[in-house]
Amino acid sequence: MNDVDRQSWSRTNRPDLGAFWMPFTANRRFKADPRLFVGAKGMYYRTEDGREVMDAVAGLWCVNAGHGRPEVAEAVARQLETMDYAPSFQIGHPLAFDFAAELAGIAPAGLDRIFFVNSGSESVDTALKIALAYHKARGEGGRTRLIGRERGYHGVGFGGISVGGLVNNRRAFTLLPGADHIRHTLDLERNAFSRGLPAHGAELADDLERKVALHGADTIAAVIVEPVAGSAGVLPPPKGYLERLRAICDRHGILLIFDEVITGFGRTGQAFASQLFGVTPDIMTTAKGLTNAAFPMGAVFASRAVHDAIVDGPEQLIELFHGYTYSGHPAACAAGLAALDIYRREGLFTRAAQLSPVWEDALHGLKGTRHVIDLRNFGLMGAVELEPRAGAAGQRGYEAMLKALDEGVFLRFTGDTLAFSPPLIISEAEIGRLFETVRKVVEALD
Ligand code: PXG
Repeated sequence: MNDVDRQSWSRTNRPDLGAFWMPFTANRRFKADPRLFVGAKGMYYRTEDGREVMDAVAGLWCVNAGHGRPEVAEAVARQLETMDYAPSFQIGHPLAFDFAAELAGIAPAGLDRIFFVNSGSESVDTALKIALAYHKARGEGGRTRLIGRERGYHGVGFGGISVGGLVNNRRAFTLLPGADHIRHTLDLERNAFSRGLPAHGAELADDLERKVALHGADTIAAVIVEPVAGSAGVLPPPKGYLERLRAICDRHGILLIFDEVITGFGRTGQAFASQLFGVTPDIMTTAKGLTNAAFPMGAVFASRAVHDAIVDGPEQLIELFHGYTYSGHPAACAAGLAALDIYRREGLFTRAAQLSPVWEDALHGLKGTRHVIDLRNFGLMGAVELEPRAGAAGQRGYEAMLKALDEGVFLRFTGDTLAFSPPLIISEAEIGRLFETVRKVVEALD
């Protein structure tokens, strides 16, 4: 099939859909009634039947500067022509060093040592391995336990699902021994319909103290949390919670890892959520917005202390036996540098903070709408939680997604929670239109 054929790929002219085993999808249900996007520009996708659909989730929380940015496409094309690939094992190429230096310049205080990977899942597994290597290098090899949080999503590697807290992602698989979880922070009884950070629940961070009491601090390597949990349905941290977690980690020599795969690159109103909250982790994972999603890439940011403890010893020896064929891929670095340029030039890192009051008012305007039992927002993230239909949990969420698509809006659902995280270029008028459509869609649900 050539490019022209592919563009005219239509309902009447499609190949067998069976070969593509789709990720995180009910394959048979989807293939019985497939929905396809064939083009994307700015805030909108184009469907195969030629309709425009507003992208209310920035792809999968990743196309932060909007779709089809020519600067990124051109940078990737130029790099592929100049040098399509070069390894980063024992030899280098300029763009990986340039990109890392640029990222160090926007990183949270001190997190200026950057390890390149290819996805959020690899970012998480790399961060967990760095945490273990750090303790080992310092003579505390007994610290092997990794602590996550219920409802956390940290990708699908074995490390990520072990610290992750979503049961469906875990139950079919073998997990790392010793992983444990602190409690999640969702509390509808005390915090439903909070605007921004919920008032109650800072004390939930003390759950980490209980893990210390149970296991012994000298067995715990790291705790990993999303500063604002995304996939579980946008759970902003209770006021004071992250500060408390940081203090407990400091008290016990436990590394704090922030998973900023979603919150990074402007989603919350600063380049990184940790900057907005004023809480700096020891390690930070990123991916998604790193390249505006035009090329798969992730980056782990480590503090000098973490890096220097590992990058030590005889100079001729490899310090960390870890890395990927495509770590620092030249075209990914080119995409990342171009994306960073756009973010800076267009002020996109802080745009979520400017738009946040409009976003918050529009979202919370849905209070009182049929089925709605909670509304949550932070930066340019939002969630509408629907009451599950009796005996059919998740069904309302799925139907809302389908109806919204018919009404020209692409949103995410997880169970009965609808999630929103549009490209940071969204206009105020589009925010208004988005939530009017959501109201209409939700009111029409049984
Ligand atoms: N950490 C976090 C916090 C994530 O949200 C990952 C790690 C893994 O990234 P990769 O690139 O390996 O997928 C993620 C991914 C959704 C959704 O709709 C969220 C993600 C991926 C797909 C769908 O909630 N987040």
